Amino acid sequence: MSEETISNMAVEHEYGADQIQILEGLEAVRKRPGMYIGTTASRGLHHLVYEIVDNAVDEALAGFCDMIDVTIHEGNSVTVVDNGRGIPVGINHKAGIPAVEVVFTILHAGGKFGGGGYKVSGGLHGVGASVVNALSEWLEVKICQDGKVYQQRYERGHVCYPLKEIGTCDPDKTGSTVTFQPDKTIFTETTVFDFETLKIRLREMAFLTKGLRIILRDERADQEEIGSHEIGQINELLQRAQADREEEASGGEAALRPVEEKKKKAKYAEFCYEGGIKEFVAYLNKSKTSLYENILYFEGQKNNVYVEVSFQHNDSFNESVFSFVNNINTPEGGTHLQGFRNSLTKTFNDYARNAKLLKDSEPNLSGEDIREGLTAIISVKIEDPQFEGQTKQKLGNSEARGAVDSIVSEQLTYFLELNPQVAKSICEKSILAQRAREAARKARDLTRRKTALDGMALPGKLADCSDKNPKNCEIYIVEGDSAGGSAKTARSRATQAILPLRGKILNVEKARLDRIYGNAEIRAMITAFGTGIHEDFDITKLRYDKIILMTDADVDGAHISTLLLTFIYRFMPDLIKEGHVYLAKPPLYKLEKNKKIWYAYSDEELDGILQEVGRDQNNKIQRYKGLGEMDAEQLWETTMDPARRILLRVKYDEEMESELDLTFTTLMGDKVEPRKEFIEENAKYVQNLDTIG
Ligand code: TTJ
Repeated sequence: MSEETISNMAVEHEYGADQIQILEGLEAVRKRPGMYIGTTASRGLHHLVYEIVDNAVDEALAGFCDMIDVTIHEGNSVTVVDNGRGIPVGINHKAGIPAVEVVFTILHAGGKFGGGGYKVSGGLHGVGASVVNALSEWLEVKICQDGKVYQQRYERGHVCYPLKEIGTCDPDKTGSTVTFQPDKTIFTETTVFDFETLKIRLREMAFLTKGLRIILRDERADQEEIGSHEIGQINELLQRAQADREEEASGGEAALRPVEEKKKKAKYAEFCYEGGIKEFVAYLNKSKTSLYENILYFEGQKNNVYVEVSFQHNDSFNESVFSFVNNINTPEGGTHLQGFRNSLTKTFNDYARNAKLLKDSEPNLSGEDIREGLTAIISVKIEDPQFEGQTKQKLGNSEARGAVDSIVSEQLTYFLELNPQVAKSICEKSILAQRAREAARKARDLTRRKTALDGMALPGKLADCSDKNPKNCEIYIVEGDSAGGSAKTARSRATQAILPLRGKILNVEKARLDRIYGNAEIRAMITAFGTGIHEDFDITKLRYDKIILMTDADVDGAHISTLLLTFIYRFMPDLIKEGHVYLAKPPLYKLEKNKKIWYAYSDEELDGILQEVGRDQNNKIQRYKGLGEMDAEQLWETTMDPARRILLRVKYDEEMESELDLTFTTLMGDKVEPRKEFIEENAKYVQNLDTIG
């Protein structure tokens, strides 16, 4: 044997040994994918894309890439292309294989192996491209670098062949292309990507990385979507309800449009925001009336924390503040959010005192007062983010608190001095909020003492259940006194409570706290649920495991449901997050034939039944317009009997909170134009949400 062969063998041997170790690593990912991507349901599937995109975003943050192109192919493989420097192809000395292979085959390999450049975006808790590779049937990477094109392919994490040169390219052209096919044996629930879901997250990515162009394409042929029977994404529920309303208001013409036309789905989206998070704030506020023209934007670096903050007030009463760490949403906030809140409270109180907008005799404005109607984005980039809390979504690094606080305090103080009109309008709104809060507190204390919000005295209209274990109990919120009456007769007394509400409930998007507290229907719900609201909210006090909204299966009923959902979302969002909120599904038709009865919950279902029993003259078909048309027995059989009813559990993706906020404010707020646009844009997507089982 020549020496060369021996050394080759040695290398091969070593390479093989490394491979075994590497594969063990990736095998662990395949064995327990949940540990690495949280879930193998739809959400985990979409995370694969975000993880690959995150790598390209890192290259953009390093200043070497300004375009990322994502394509969903037929069969649900996905390609991500960037125009960065290209993943390094040189041999990594520690591992003895090309760096690109390390990136895709060694667990936890980030910037450390990748050849310098620190990784800031977090992806799947920062675990990287190798996890995506491990969970893909196959993955191919192509790199353009120094006039050459390199390629490697993996199958379920296994290297198919060593990195090879497959051609040449323009030496000025550099970049990475990754295509992967999610593994059906891992993602058993679904391997179908949702264009809208990817679009929302990629738009957010683009907002958070100013100047970066992100493109999303969908090459798949249109497919019939299968609606979920158990879960209703709030966005879609709201959009659908509102679209139906507008349709009816416009004389029902929209309903005459061919279904095909409505089902046409978007295939292309492109995002690029030179203004970054400043444009994010503009986007979130577009359907609101802003309090002043400026969108404030502050930027700086301190304690190794890069800070960007942008905000603008609107005339609503809600706080819409979203925080991010390394481009990842932190729904539970953390130190960066604390720093922001501190600086805002301190700076505005100082200003208001100095400018004599707040008299010496008056108390300080609270943080809440200043944040009434505030839309804000806080985005920090930090090298080693520590996440805390139950869901590991809360930033813990204390240096982030100080960094955000000092950067915002300094630049905001300066801004207020230069823009006294803006300062004045914010202070005045805050002072009004302070007074309303004081009035609300009095109203609440009063009700606490009289009818008691603390759960002692329940609302008079509530027909409570007898079982005292909340786990067994459910409450039906029923539209109208007459349906409420049937429900009370129909119910199973031990476990089902009924709370009838009269007519339309207050739109909390348009009302201040004092008015909301003054509303009898809302007070009744707060009292019945038992949890309290906002910071007083305590889920352990929840008196029912299921809160079921039961409204007519018509346009008005859907509207009442959305008003109720808006209230719950704004005041007790955890009820939805924890899966306690449901929509009841009354039937649309009753069919009688030869003394047998069928109920149909949709037109399609009625069709199916007719196919089965035959379309005879003597079929008796009754169309239910409202709950009131059913007697107690029918209501029980169709809508309330746990063994036979259909419930739709309401849920939302926490990752998409800012988008959900926008949906609520657009649909429930009072600007007409953005709502129309929104509905027209979304009408084609909401059609498919089949709430019926
Ligand atoms: C690392 O530092 C040296 C120059 O190249 C840097 C790098 O890794 N750049 C890079 C990685 N650009 N693009 C990627 C990348 C792109 C995709 C689509 C997927 C992955 C895993 C990495």
